[in-house]
Amino acid sequence: MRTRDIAGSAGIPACIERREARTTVSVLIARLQARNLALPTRGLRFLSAAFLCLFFSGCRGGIQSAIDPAGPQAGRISKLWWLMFYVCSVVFVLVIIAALIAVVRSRSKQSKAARVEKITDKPKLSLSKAEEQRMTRTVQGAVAVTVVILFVFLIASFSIGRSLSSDMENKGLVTIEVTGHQWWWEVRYMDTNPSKIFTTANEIHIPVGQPVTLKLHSTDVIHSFWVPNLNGKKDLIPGKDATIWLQADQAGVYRGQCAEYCGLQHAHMALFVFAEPVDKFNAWMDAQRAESVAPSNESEQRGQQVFLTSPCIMCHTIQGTQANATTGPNLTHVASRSTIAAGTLPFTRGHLSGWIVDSQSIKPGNHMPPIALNSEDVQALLDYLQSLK
Ligand code: HEC
Ligand SMILES: [Cu+2]
Repeated sequence: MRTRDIAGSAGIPACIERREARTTVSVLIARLQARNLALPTRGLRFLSAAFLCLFFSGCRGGIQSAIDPAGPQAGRISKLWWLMFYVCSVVFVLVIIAALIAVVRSRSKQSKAARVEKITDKPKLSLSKAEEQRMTRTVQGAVAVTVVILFVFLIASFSIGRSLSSDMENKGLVTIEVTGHQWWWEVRYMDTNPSKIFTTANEIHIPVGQPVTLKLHSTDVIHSFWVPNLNGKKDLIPGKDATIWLQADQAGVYRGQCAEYCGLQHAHMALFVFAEPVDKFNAWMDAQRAESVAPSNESEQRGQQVFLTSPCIMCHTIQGTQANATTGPNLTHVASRSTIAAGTLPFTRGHLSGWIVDSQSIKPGNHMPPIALNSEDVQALLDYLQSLK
């Protein structure tokens, strides 16, 4: 089993940084161009080359890419993608060649016609019968080839679409309920024994090499669950249950993204799938099922008190305390996650404190209000939240 180098928590901040770097360069180019519209052509050429390199570096595959499959379903989807890509590339090249031939030919014909016109004084507009027949045959042939290609695409995409779910139906050993909220993912691991059910958010752990069943719901608007390295998209429609199966054959971290515009913070509605060897996965499940750890020092104790006596308790659950509201993500083991706010920020003390003091400046419109706390209370709260492994 090959483990990807993106595995582990280091992959996630690196991925966020790479994205930022790319945006910074495009902003820089835009600024340069705005300041000096008449950039020397060499400079412009260099900049566009640099820009294209950055642009295509985004296509290299990686942590969130449909053409870097890590499981059987994504593998089939990427095969379909490559089939369409190669066929369309060939068609594109042929069309361009045909267009060039047409241009060259019509030029030479025009100059010939002009010469004829000069002599006879009559414009030559009509085609000869043989020419007309040849053109008709060419068009007929092109239409026939197009129809055949479209049929091949139709059949290929239909049969792959069907095989994505039919192959794995009822085979998932683990069932996970994923509920889309504006703008985060509630993740609930189901079990026939109710005491083993637990809830987490935005990060889904799965065992490597096994199909996993995901039951999808939404409580507000339509969202779409999409982890490109593992499977295609599936919509979460309020009042309608949907099911999708995931299987990762390579251990690693895969980024997913809500793929249906769902409001202001749609772009900040990411998730991560951690595909782990079975024993590691089972250990993770056991840790998540446990109640939250009790405060181990004075500061954590104070932090817990702050949490339980401030508005936090109205929206969040911390199992093992009185906090059991479900408006926001379950925080019982929040410190075991690598990111907060649906992949928006890495889980670090600094980001956590920024989030608690004013999450609206980070993710405007999200459903957590700014909460006024004095700085000692914030520090104690941070100590407590960071202890919730
Ligand atoms: C009115 C409800 C509400 C209150 C009050 C509230 N939160 Fe939240 N909280 C949310 C929601 C909703 C989110 C998810 C936001 C998002 O990602 O879009 C969230 C997210 C978080 C997260 C990130 C969790 C994760 O895994 O992504 C933390 C940590 C958090 N809240 C801590 C607190 C603390 C500490 C308090 C009290 C000082 C508090 N919240 C008060 C609703 C609330
Ligand atoms: Cu969404």
